[in-house]
Amino acid sequence: MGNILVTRSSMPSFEEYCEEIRKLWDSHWLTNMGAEHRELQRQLEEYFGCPHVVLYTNGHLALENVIAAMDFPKGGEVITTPFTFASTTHAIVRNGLTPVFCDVNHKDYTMDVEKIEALITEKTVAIVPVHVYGNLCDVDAIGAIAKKHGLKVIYDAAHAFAVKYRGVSSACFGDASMFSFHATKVFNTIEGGAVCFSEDSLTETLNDMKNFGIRGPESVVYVGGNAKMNEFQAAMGICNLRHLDAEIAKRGRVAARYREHLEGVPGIRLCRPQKDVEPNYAYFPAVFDGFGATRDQVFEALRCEGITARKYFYPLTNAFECYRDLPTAGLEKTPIAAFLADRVLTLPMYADLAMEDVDRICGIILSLRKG
Ligand code: T4K
Repeated sequence: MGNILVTRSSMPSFEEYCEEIRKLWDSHWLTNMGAEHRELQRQLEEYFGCPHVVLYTNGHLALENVIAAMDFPKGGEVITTPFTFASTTHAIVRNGLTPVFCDVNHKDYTMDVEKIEALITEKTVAIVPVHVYGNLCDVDAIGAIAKKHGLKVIYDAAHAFAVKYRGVSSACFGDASMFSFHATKVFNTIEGGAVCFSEDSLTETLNDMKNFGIRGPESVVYVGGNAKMNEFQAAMGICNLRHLDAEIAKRGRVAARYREHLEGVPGIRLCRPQKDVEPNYAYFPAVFDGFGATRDQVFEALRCEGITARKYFYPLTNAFECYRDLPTAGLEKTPIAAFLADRVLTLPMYADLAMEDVDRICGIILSLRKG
């Protein structure tokens, strides 16, 4: 049996991608907001039902730029969670802002909305919550808190492509949402990302930021950088978008098979489907607590059989060497996140994962049961 990794990129057929990029050989136009870029942007605005989508070469620069675009005063505090990929915290700090770590909840591992207000000070400028694993944050409560205190909300929606709440896309909440279209995501453009928002004036600022502030051949108005999505990336996105619904349906079947084996097993905790939320099955996290084996033992047992699960997200970002000495860091401030980081394992999840492989993975896990 071949090795199984935590995920595997969704790809169109070779022929379909070749057909899409054939135009590039005619035009010789490879980047700088060409026809493929414009077409993907249009399709995504329609798909999300969101007025504005600005495409990026990756999700991280999208997040870094949208935070910069808000023009917060240096030293401002941003409430966020440490149960995430390095990118979320780095994007805040690289903007000269201070991350203030809010704990997550036990239910879906997103920001615990009961703990936000106690962290607000006169320096707080924004909240950057994470729809971790594709689980949607409590957008209603976060929106109400932000409104009451005059704070901006920028969602790290890297995991939440195609997720909807009461029929509304995850792209439509807060002041802006950032998506990652990395190869490992439900929807990929090889590398890539986007910022989605409704405020008209943000479009120009983000475009300036991602393209050197160039407005025309003789006009540079802003000290921008370079974070443009190229035509090959956009072409991959156009192809992948055609197959997205089928890919998500397949992921749903994989998730259901995992649940058949693991739901209700003492010592294994799975996320419950969220009320009113249309999921994307981006990840399949399982928390091992009081099971026959620890998370690390389960990880090793799978690894010995050629199966690479991942400890997303261990270590927490507030335990990183580069952050642990910050006055706002400290695992004692986020005990639930610390508990999860030591016990969670994200099991292999991708559209073409065979049911027999899910059975085998679960068989290995269940063989480690107590007694
Ligand atoms: N915010 C959040 C919450 C995020 O999770 C991320 C990214 C971001 C922001 C930033 O977005 P980007 O700037 O990345 O667009 C991976 C991804 O590189 C990263 O995008 C992702 N989060 C993170 C959760 O996972 P690694 O270091 O675990 O990737 P790697 O190379 O170990 O790949 C994991 C598995 O994916 C491999 O075992 C096999 C599979 N894979 C990987 C690649 C590179 C493929 O099937 N195809 C591929 O091309 O970070």
